[in-house]
Amino acid sequence: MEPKIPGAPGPQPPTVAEPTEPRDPLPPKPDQDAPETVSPTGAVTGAPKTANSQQGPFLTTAQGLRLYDTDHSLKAGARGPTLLQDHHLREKITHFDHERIPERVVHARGAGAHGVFVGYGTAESVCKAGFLRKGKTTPVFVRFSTVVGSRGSADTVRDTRGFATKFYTDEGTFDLVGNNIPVFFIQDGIKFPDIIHAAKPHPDREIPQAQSAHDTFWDFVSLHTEATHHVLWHMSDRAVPRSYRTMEGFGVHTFRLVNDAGETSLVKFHWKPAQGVHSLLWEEAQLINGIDPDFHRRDLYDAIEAGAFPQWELGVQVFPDTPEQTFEGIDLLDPTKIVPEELAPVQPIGMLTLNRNPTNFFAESEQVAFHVGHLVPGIDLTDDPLLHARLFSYLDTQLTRLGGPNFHQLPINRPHAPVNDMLRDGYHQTAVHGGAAPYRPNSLDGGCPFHAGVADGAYVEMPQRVEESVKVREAPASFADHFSQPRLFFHSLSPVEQEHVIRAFTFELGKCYEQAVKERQLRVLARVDARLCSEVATGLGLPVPEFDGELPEVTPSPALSQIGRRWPVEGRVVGIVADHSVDGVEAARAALEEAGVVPLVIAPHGGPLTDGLVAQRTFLTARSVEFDALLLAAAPPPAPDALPARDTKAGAPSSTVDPRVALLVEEAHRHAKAIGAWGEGASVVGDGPGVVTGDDPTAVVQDVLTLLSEHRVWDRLA
Ligand code: HDE
Repeated sequence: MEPKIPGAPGPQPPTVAEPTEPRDPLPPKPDQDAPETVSPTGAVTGAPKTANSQQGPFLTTAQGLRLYDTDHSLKAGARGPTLLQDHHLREKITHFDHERIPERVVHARGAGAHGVFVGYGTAESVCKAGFLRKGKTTPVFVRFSTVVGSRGSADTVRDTRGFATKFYTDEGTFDLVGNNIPVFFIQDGIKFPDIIHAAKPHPDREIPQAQSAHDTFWDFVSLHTEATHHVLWHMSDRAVPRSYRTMEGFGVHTFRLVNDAGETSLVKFHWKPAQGVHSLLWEEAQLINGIDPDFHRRDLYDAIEAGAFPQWELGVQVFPDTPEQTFEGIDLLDPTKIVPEELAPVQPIGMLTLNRNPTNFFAESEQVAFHVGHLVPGIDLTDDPLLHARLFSYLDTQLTRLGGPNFHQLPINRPHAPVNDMLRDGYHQTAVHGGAAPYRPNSLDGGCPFHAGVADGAYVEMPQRVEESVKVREAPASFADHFSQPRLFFHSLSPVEQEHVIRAFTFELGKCYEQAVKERQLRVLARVDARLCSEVATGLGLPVPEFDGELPEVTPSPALSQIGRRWPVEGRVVGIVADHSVDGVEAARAALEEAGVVPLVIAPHGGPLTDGLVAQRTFLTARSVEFDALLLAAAPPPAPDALPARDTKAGAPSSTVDPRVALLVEEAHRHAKAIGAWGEGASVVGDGPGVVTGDDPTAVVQDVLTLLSEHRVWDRLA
């Protein structure tokens, strides 16, 4: 269709060909309703329902003016200067100039998804929150993140991951802003700027990006021994998750729950992934950062698009709300401590399912604003000094990041409960508030809005006794033990997981330049475990520090190890190498799909291999780290575009197999992944634990799936 200026006198503008026929834009995915603003008479006013921001087939300005050309600026002649009067040019460039907002000061890199939470009703004896009632379904938005890296950094760096959930409940929004590690580096929030300054890149060079392997981080944590427990987790496999889908989540702090009778309990929140708790190997994580820096973001998006909806069960450890607020000698207000699950089991209270990707990354994942102070009746706080600093920080940071106090009106942040506040005006105000008296009490607006009572669902803070005391800046004596829980964690890991911790310390400290920092950290490790300390010292080539104190007896907590269980394989990814020989590929694909696994065919070239079989990866685009297991239906000879194999003498390929396929197999072996093969493929996979060959592709696939349910072939790493 050609643009026309109906009835315009004079010459028509030049027409610009469109690649397709104009049609209306795609409809937006369903989104939340606008905030309701209730007038004194009870009428609902305020912003309209979430508008479709793109309407009609024609390009317009922001004011809705139709445009006939957006590719040429208005000039004095085709080769002349651009005219200041070009209002479309100025609007387009000005808006572009202001497209970016400040990234989050921490957790800048992340990805989110929509979903639902269904309560089991099992929490009713301890919590009156409506969203936990049996069968109650509540919409949620979850954002996962790394902590240290900037918005464009890579996904699989060694870091703690954020796991923040916004529950849009009928009683107001509840945010559970947790991490994938159950403890934190510091016991008092006043030190948060210090730990973050230490972990972020060096201020002079702005390097390294998204890494803890540098002097300032290790300087800080070696000087703050309360960080030791979190550092142990940070050096463990937990800090390199296989996927956001395979991470546990933790509320970290102890919260106070209130039931219908007004009785209180102390709890710690846990998210347990139905997919299992799995991690990458450090070498895989490093390779992925180059090969696919969006690995976790892509994995989450693809799984949801494919219908493999990830799930987490929400659970609580429940403790009596005693005046001491301790359990088995553990201070529940100390965020550097866990309570082992063997002492207080995690009791399931509901299920989270992520089932819808965002329509627009910026509008949803970037603009979502979490806050630990977003609470609902039934969920109250404790006096954890880390939590109290957070209660200030989250609201404060949104003022800068989202440009003012009205960020709760952004579609992703709008409560699903009716809003009738007396907050007015300010930058980016989109509500049109009615009434003349936004204050209380008033008589001009009929007294509205009114206070609610407990029976109306009002949030009432639990009256808590505050001990008679003096103002001090000090930590309680019960926060003083910094070493027994790191030791408990290390001793709860399997030998292969302990080995990973040792190597991670050796890698990270090996990247430091300051000798004094490395030596100080070794002195810290000596107080955790003698073998850990001596093996790291040996790796660094430094003397083992002397420690003549007593190391505490600890009872290992098997729940802290990620190894030794079988998990569902749904949503995992398996590569199948094929070429002209496609025997058994269809059967293998069908068997994998039947199990909910994603099969990706890898071939010498893209496009169809046979009538029905299309390659999703080529030898050029595939790398082993993308796959959880590998199958080979063929032993393809070197393709013309293959670089010579590494052990090739000039001009004479040493291998009959394409070197990129040889590398796939070698890495799958090294990274302890299950390998299966049939036909010609069986000749190139070698043997050993976790290598399955046979004539029947379906039987090979079944054996590989059994191995995959343990995540890796751990025997190969023993
Ligand atoms: Fe945060 N944290 N934090 N944090 N945090 C932020 O808020 C802060 C802490 C966590 O996907 C910021 O909106 C302080 C613990 C997550 O949008 C900021 C302290 C835990 C996210 C902030 C902590 C977290 C944040 C930056 C110590 C686990 C990402 C942007 C007192 C229980 C949320 C923002 C998202 C984000 C402050 C410690 C989790 C600056 C002061 C402990 C998952 O407000």
